[in-house]
Amino acid sequence: LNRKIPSVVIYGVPTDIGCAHRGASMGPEALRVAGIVEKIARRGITVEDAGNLTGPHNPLQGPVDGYRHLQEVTAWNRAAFDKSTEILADGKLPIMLGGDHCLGIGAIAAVADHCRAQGKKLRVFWLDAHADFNTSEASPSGNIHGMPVAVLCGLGPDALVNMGKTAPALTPDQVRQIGIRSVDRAEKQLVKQHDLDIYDMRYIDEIGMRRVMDEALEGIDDDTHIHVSFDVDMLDPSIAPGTGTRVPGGVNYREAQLMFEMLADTGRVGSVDIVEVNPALDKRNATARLAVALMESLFGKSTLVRE
Ligand code: Z70
Ligand code: MN
Ligand code: MN
Ligand code: MN
Repeated sequence: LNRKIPSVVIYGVPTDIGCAHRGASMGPEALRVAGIVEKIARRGITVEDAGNLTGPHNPLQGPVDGYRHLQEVTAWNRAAFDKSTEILADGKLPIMLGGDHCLGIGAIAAVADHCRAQGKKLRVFWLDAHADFNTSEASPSGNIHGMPVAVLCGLGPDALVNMGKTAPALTPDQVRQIGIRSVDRAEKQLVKQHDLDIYDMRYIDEIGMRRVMDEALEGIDDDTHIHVSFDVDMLDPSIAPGTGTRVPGGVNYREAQLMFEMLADTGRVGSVDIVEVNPALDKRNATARLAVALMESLFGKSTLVRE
């Protein structure tokens, strides 16, 4: 394994359209201020910053038929889908800077289409405190950032489910969820019904992050494209306070570093999302800075001293 990393293209999607609270729209700039472009480039990788996408403003309305801002969410995801599709077609590695996690729908639908066209296997690492597997019936909030995994697996409104060329974009067996500790009651039934592979905090505590990652990476080979969808609320709020839905008992610094180093070791990471950074809730940009440090690990920076 361990191949050369392709050129990276970073783009921002400055919206909080899928959440209840404002502020994730400032995530892309916070990540740039934390040095995401320069620090990945320092790894010897060619990095281009393609700037930000544009889309509808946040009308701050309540849910309609179980979805908040469905039309606007669709527009933003279509833009992300198009941008990721373009970057992948150029043979490059897209890093989407969210924005909230509803944007995983467009970004990952593009990756799924790309993998199908290339005859590659796809595995999605969904790093999050939440399973994001709600449907409109199951969701307590109507917030679409709580629904992207379900949508990608075919459960949700047509406009989102049919984002890419093939629907559903994913089957549940392609997904590995790590760091999970907040799943709604009806959502829990859904994840069981669809047999999602969830490495929750209890399991991480019991067997340790090294074995969790060994299990989650099992079966990755030269023909596998790894997509990393990183919701920063996976991290413990004590080290990552700048996010809209803080859940205590999260992944610590060393566990997170090991996760990203082990993903890097595969040499198979082909696309990345960093979502739910909310600078309005952060302390001196700590959350963006930590996310950038973890991207350095993901792109090959190692804490190994002894071979
Ligand atoms: C809850 C819901 C969620 C992120 C919150 C929360 C979902 N399960 N996801 N913050 N990133 O409203 O569906
Ligand atoms: Mn949010
Ligand atoms: Mn999420
Ligand atoms: Mn989350």
